[in-house]
Amino acid sequence: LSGFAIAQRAPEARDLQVIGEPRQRVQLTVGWSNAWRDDRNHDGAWIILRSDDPKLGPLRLAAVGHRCSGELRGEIAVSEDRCGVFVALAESHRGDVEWTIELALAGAAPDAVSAWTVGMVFIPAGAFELGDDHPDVLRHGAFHRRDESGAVAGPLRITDESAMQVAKSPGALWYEADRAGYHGDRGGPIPADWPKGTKAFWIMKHELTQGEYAAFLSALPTPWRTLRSPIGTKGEESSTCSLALDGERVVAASPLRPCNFVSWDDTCAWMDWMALRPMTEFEFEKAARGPARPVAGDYPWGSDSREKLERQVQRARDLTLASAAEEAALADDDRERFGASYYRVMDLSGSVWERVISVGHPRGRAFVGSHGDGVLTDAARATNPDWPATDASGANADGIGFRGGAEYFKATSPNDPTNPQSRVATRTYGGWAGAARYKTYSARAVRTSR
Ligand SMILES: [Ca+2]
Ligand SMILES: [Ca+2]
Repeated sequence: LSGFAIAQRAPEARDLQVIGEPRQRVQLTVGWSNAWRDDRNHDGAWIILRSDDPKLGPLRLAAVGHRCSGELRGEIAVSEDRCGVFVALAESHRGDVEWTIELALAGAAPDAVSAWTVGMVFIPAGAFELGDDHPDVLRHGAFHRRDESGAVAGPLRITDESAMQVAKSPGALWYEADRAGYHGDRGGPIPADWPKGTKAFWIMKHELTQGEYAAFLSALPTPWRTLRSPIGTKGEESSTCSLALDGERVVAASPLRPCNFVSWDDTCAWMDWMALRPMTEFEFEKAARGPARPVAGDYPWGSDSREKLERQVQRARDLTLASAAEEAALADDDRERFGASYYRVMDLSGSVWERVISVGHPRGRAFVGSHGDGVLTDAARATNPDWPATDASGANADGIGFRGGAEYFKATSPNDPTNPQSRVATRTYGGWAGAARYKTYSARAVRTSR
C-alpha cells in the first residue's frame, strides 16, 4: 500500500494509508505551492482514489464524513458523482498549503489504493462577455453579435445556459467563416445542455504536464500503454517529448514540461481516467477573460498588448517564469508579466494549443459536458458518447477546435495571429478538427462544480 504522487508545481499527495475498521477511510497529506483564496476566486486540488486495477473507476466516496486538518482552514467538496473531491482554502490566504485529509469511502477499501491529483482553478458562476469586435479577431472567426442593420455590434453578454441561435441577427451569436473547416459551420442552435460557462466550474491551472501523463501511462496495462504512448512519435521537435520507457513504467525526464504530442484520443483517455472532461470554447473565454471584456482585442492577462509578457517558452518547451518563487509574485493587478488569466489560469494563451469543444460542428454542439468515470474501453479510449470521437484515419475529430495559439519558434505565416500567443476571442482554428499527436498540441481539463 503506497501513496501515488504526481510530482508537479501543484498538488502532491503523499503518506496515503487506509484507516478505520472496517477499512472505509483513507488518510493522506496533500499540499501545493502558491495557493490562494481571495474575493475573486480560489485554486484547489482535484483528488481521486483508485485501486490498482486499471479497468475499474475511482473508489466511490461517501457523501459526508470527510475531514481536513492543518494550520490553515481547508474545505473538502465531494463531487455529485462521488468520484472525487476538491480540496481548497476555506479562508483568505496566499501561499503554500498542506492538509492531512481523511476521505470516507462508500465501501471497503481494496488492498492497494492510490491517490491522483491535479491542480485546478475555480471559475465562479455568473454572466460574462463572449467574443470581440476588434478587427484583428473578427476576420479570424471571433464570436460577436450584429444589430438590426446587420452591422457588427460588439461582444455577446452570456447570462445563462439557455439555447442560443447562431445567426446574423440581433440576440444571436455570429462569426465569420471564410475558410472551410477552420472557423466552423455557423450551424445552430447551441443547445441548453452545452456548457456555456455561466455555471461554476474548475479548470486546470496549468497545461497537462509530461509528468502527469507519464504517471497515467505507467498505471496502464501494456497494450493500453502502447496505444496511448507518444514515445517514438516521429516529427519535428520529437525530442521535446521527454517520456521514456523504464521497464513497465513510463518516466518523464522533464516532468513539469507541458505534455505535447498527445492525440485527441490520448487527451480524452486521460480526462476520463481522472474523472474530468474537455472544456468548451465558451468556457475557454470565460476562464481567460473573466466577467467582462477589459479592452477590445484583449489577451487573457487583460490588456491588448504582449509587451510586458515575461512568460517564455524555452526551445525544449519548458516554461520559464514557472518556478514557485516566480509564480508566488503573481497578483490580480500584476497578471500581464505572467501571462495569467483574469482568474489566474496559466498559459491559456501561448505555450501549446488548448483543444476545446467547438460550436462549429454538429458533433461539438452535441456535447453535454459529461464527466469521465475513470473507466476506459478495451482500446483505452474514453467512453463518453457526447465527447467528439476521432475518425478512422486518426487525423480528425469533428467537433473539436483549437484556442489560445502556440509557440512555433519561427514565423508560421505572415501576420499569424496565433503564434506565439493569441487574443482571447481569436478563432483561427476554432473549428479545426486536428486529432493527431503534434509538437504544439496538449490538453487541459475542466470539471463542472457540483
Ligand atoms: Ca496554452
Ligand atoms: Ca469512462
